[in-house]
Amino acid sequence: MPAKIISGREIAEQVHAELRERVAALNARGISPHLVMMRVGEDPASVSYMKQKEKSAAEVGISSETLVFPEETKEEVVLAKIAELNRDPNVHGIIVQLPLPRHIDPRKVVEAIDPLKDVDCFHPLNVGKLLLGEPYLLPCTPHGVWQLLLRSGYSPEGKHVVICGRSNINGKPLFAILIQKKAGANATVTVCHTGTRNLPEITRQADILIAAMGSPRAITADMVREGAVVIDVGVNRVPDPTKKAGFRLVGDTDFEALLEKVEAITPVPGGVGPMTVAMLLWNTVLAAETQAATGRC
Ligand code: L34
Repeated sequence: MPAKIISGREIAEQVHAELRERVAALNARGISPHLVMMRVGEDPASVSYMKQKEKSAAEVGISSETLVFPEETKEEVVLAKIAELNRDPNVHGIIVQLPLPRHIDPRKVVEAIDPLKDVDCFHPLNVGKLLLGEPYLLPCTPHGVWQLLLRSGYSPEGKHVVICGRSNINGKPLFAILIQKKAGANATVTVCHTGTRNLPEITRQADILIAAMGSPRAITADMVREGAVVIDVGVNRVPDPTKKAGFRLVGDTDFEALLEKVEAITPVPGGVGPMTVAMLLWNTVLAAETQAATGRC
């Protein structure tokens, strides 16, 4: 039987509907959640992702603004803008879209953001809180993966989850989320990376396999167990002359081949991508609620 396709678009819509209610409750208290997004330069993928974020924010009633700086903007200018936004009580969430031009240090930028307003959850303080098992916000893509699993009926509880990829924004925080001692988490997690030997032997042991290494179609059918659940975090642009844009998006799995073998799988596009956006809005609402309640994270 062909696999069930887990629709990130549909699940993101569910999340949006829940967030609309929380935004309405904030509005009733005179608070309107506001997200500021910054980009330096015109990386085409970043432009596209940020449009998606603006559109979805408007759908749930979050006001957002995107500040675009020219490619050659100096690091100090970006840091000064962040400092100004940190002080502005009407701004609840701040993100700086990555990648940044080479002359800007992403670590300095991330560390300049007030942890209370760090809706990407990239600041070391927020990453540390997550690892200690007392998170404030959760990082958007890993949180999106978790919500996809929970809301499609594949709780990671007690399962063997194999993550391929150890990046600071995907693999590592996903590991921290799924090993939490709490309902809906409690998974046994193996993290594979470029130093892993016998990768297929390990991926075949996964009840839930998460592909987050950024290599187009790298997970092939021989690497998955029959009946596994597969979440594809990859968004790779590959050249395709038949498309108007000249490229198409593919994930980190050989999707069509896996369909014949697995229990369920997420598509690209329409899988994890829309969930990343939904979780950014989730964090913006939570940040606004937290700032209204205590002013502390
Ligand atoms: N600071 N930088 C910061 N925060 C982030 O959370 C991101 N990321 C990643 C890149 N840099 C970042 C994103 O926003 C990746 N990412 C992202 C966001 C949205 C989508 C994909 C990646 C998305 O909406 N994907 C759609 C297709 C979009 C398209 O056609 O270009 C999908 O259906 O997968």
